[in-house]
Amino acid sequence: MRVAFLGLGIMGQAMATNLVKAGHEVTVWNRTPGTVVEGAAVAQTPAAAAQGAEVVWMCVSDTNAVESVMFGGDGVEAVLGEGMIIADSSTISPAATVKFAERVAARGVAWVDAPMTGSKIGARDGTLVFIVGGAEAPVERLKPLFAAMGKKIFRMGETGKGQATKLAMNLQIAMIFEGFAEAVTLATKLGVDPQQLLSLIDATMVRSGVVDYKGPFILQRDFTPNFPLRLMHKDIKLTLEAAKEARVKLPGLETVEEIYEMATEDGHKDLDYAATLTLLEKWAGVQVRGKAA
Ligand code: NA7
Repeated sequence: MRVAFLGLGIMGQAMATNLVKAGHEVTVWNRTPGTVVEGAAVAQTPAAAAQGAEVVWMCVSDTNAVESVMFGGDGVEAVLGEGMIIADSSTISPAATVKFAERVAARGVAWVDAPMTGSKIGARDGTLVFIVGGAEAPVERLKPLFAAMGKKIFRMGETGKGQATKLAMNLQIAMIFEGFAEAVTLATKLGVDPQQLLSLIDATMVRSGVVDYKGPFILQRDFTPNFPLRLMHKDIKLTLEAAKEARVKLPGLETVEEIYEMATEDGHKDLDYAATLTLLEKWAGVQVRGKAA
């Protein structure tokens, strides 16, 4: 398929690379030039990349970025054509997604929200799980592209439902990690070996994918970003906004949001979100580390 891929950050570059590897004809664009996707053509503007494409796939930071790539100067809107599909893998506001979709629908264009989970490693290995909202026909047409970048897709309903579900998923990741971070900080302060705590967690019902993934990084004190703290913070704020609009109270997440705010003030926004642990450590006057670190 002829695909324009817009946004070559941690996730986008790896995703576009997998599309090229699967034999698709890919043209890429990134706001800051210089990121290379081997085998892809490079365009100077979003509109130039999208010209003549069957599918425009976006993976940019936030709602404002999607709005600007789509509807700003040199945006995709100028070259929308009947039958084109916009697929958006950025995590953005579900309400804004519905508005953007209505705006392109007037031009005969379908919008599929396709945020994903699986982090940097999933993007690199083509094992992402896509959480999708959109009409059945365009989602079906996108299947070869989903297959090139991921291992599973879950269609959660019409446009916007992918984003809504993604927020509900990241809410859990943030809270599960916070629970683990508080437990490992307390245990360490009380003299328990964190490595042994992790082995115990692994053998019990406390085990979770989040802890399986993040535990070893923490024992190594490796906070290089797989999922940057600033993006998780963005998702938490989006979730609280969506909850407020829907008159849903999320007291646990409100507290966790404050921790992300303070970790940002401490200068950790570009580290992995696991670096929120360092705040708990600072308050406790302790550091969690495995023997090897
Ligand atoms: P990164 O690595 O921070 O990449 C963000 C990308 O978004 C990067 O290509 C940015 O371009 C681009 N960006 C940011 N703001 C804009 C604006 N205003 N206009 C155009 N492009 C922009 O994030 P990830 O790849 O980890 O994640 C991307 C999304 O997936 C995000 O929503 C996550 O929550 C999930 P730059 O290179 O800075 O010029």
